[in-house]
Amino acid sequence: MPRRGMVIGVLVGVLALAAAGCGGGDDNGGASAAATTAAPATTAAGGGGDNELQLTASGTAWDTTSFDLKAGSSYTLEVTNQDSLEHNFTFAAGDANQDVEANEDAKVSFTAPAAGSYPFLCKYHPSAMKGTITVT
Ligand SMILES: [Cu+2]
Repeated sequence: MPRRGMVIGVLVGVLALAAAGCGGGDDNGGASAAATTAAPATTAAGGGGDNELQLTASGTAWDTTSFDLKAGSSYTLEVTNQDSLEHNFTFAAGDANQDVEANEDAKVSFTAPAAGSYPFLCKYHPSAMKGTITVT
């Protein structure tokens, strides 16, 4: 198999070059260390897959009152309850209804419905803890 042999040869060559680069780069070692510090990517609404969302309850209020979702995409929302009383995340259009005990976290997964504007709320404090989910 001549092709496989060639591929391995190329890989060995690349490894050799990388090793040489590491050994000889003492002068700019600091620069290459700094280059490896990459900022983590924040995922908002994307295409397929499972998209992570965050929502925090504090002082009987949500820290976020609007979400933008993509119709048909799956989402996992992590609700953090920083209060000493129970809260709840209800998003009826997505069939989500999740209680969150005092000072605990809970995750709830749902699929974004058809495009439109939908309410979400805490069913225990519906007038104080509500927001809008916009699906496009
Ligand atoms: Cu609540």
